[in-house]
Amino acid sequence: MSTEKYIELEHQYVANIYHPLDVVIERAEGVWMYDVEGKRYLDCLSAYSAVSQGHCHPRIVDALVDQAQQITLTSRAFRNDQLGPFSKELCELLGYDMVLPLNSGAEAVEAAIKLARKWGYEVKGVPNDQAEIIVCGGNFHGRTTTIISFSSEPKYRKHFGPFTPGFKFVPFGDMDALVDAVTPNTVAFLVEPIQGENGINMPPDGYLKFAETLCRRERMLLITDEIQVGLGRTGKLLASQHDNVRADIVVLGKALSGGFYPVSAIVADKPIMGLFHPGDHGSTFGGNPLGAAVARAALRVLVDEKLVENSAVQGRRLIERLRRMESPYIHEVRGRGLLIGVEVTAEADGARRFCEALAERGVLCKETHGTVIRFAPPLVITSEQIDWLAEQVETVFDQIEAQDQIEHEEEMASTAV
Ligand code: IF1
Repeated sequence: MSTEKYIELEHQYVANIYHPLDVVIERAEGVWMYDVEGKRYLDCLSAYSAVSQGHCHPRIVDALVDQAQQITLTSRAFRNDQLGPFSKELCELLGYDMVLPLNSGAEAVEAAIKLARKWGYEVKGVPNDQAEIIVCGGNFHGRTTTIISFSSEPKYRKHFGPFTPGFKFVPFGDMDALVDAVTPNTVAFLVEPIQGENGINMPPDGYLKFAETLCRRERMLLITDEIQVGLGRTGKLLASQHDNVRADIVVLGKALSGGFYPVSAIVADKPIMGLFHPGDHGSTFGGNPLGAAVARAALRVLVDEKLVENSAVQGRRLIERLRRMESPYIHEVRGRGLLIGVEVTAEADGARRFCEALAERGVLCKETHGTVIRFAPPLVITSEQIDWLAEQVETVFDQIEAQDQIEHEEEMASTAV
């Protein structure tokens, strides 16, 4: 079938919840994706940082296929031979005592909220149903009704009420506001070390360390959402490590399975995770042997292929190349490791057309919040591929500037007549 035919099928049969680029991908390998017309693209989204190990990594494919021929799902009513080893390996990698395995990122965020509330009532002594969790404006933690209850984005909330109470907003990066928001009923502060969806927003230096210190002083839990920025994406194993911060609860997803299978988790030490008892939480697929086997392989690839280090090296290479561009259409180039955002100026008329022009040149990336082009390629990317990518970005900005200049001059000429 042609690209157009696939698009027609999606228009007819698929709920219209995205505005995707009109490319129909049929296969991928490493950093490269191939559409149904045979065109090759460099993947600069990695499925929103889920495919950090590169598409169809052979070691993870083998783990998936091998396990799929053994057993895929037991439910937690019975035990399996993958969950314990996966949990041990994840805890040893991150330096925590225990794991609660789930499936989607939002599920893991919801579990972190339940755990923090339970800790508030049973350890801190907050009166029942009075627990408060502080969140940041501009946050993105998923799409469930409780999570959008504390979204500051109107379009994520419109017509989805009534909303879950117990959340307080502070501006991201504002230390004074964070102090002022704390009450005796505050049980946690939930924060993304770098805000991904809101435009690759970096906090001020020392913000996360300040938050950690405040949480210790005020007896509240620090919950970091590392679903997008964790597992090497920013050039550290966890993004909070840039600030030498150790959260009480870390939320993981996406690259935890290398993009092969939905696997998410929260990790914490035993005094906190030990508050969960049989019946407190659950999930049909959470902790299933197929996901656990895939996640074990994904983590081994991350470590064995030194992808965290490569993310730091190639991220520096790319951000330096992008910052050398002298385009009037670039407002700011920001990010860490291989999570980079190019914010375009108001006169650039939005980021989408740059993404569309990049797709023409074989680079797939996605705009966020209308004005930021996100560059988040798989962490396996090489220096040569980074250099090629930077050349395409430079060419696209040059071409769009030149085209706009011609149109501007033609417009001036026509109005002058
Ligand atoms: C969409 C965004 C990215 C996340 C963080 C939790 C979740 C996500 C920091 C929930 C998920 C995805 C969801 C997807 C697009 C994408 C996204 F633009 F929506 F915000 F990456 F920036 N915490 N992010 O980034 O994890 O339940 O999806 O597994 O909803 O459009 P999930």
